[in-house]
Amino acid sequence: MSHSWGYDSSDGPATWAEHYPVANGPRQSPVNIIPSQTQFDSSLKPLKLQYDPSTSKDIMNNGHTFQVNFLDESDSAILTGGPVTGTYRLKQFHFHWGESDDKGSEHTVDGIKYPCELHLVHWNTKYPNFGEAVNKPDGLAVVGVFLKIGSANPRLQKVLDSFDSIKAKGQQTTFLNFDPKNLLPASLNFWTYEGSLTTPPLYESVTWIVLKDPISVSSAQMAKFRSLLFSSAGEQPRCMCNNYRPPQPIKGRKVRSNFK
Ligand code: B30
Ligand code: ZN
Repeated sequence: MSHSWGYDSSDGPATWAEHYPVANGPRQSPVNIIPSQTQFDSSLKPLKLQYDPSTSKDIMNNGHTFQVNFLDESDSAILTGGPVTGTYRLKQFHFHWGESDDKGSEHTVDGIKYPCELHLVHWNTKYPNFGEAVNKPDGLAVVGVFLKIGSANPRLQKVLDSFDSIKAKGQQTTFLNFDPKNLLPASLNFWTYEGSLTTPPLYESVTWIVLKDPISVSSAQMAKFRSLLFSSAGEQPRCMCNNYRPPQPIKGRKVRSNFK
């Protein structure tokens, strides 16, 4: 896969509207979440995430992040409940992060940036596959999880240990029996709103479910994320960091929560 977009000043978020006019659309992501302006909704169901670890497949550097891909031929890793109707299957998870610990998340809370944000990407099984779902208004549900600096997180170790094999763009290695549940905080309290992919093609197809509670990561573990490369093997090395889009206009959208 090749991308004409990136995170440099020449091809970064401020330029994406040139090729992807929906960048200025009505339901773009991420957003700044202002808790005092969100609305508790008692009709939201508990969020259910049921992941069979045997569905993890591989981990790859795609030149803008690294992602772990899942087998999605059956309902063995699924999201139900919360704000959505029906069943959404896990396709992949990936992260966004900064060059330093003071920035890197895409969503912000009262303007506060976390150093990293995890995205678990699920597609609505009312469509035949991910490719059909990705541009539909109810096609995707992405769970966002903030990472905050604290103690080293042993549950990230398997991911970090794979980085030697996926340093450069286009590299990929098997990644078997990984349970993404290990990357979730104890509480599944969430904010939810209607938004978009945060990278081109920026389709307005995502029901965002942003968990309130962060998971921990150490500063040394964050440094390992930044040792990955945007560049391919043999190219001038460019460190993979600042691969986040800043908050976009809320344009009258409601952010709801399942907690008070
Ligand atoms: S996010 O969670 O909003 N950051 C995609 C999925 C989730 C998000 C952003 C994008 C996505 O599926 N994009 C289209 C498919 N991509 C993804 C990929 O595998 O690597 C292909 C592409 O862009 O052309 Cu790069
Ligand atoms: Zn993402």
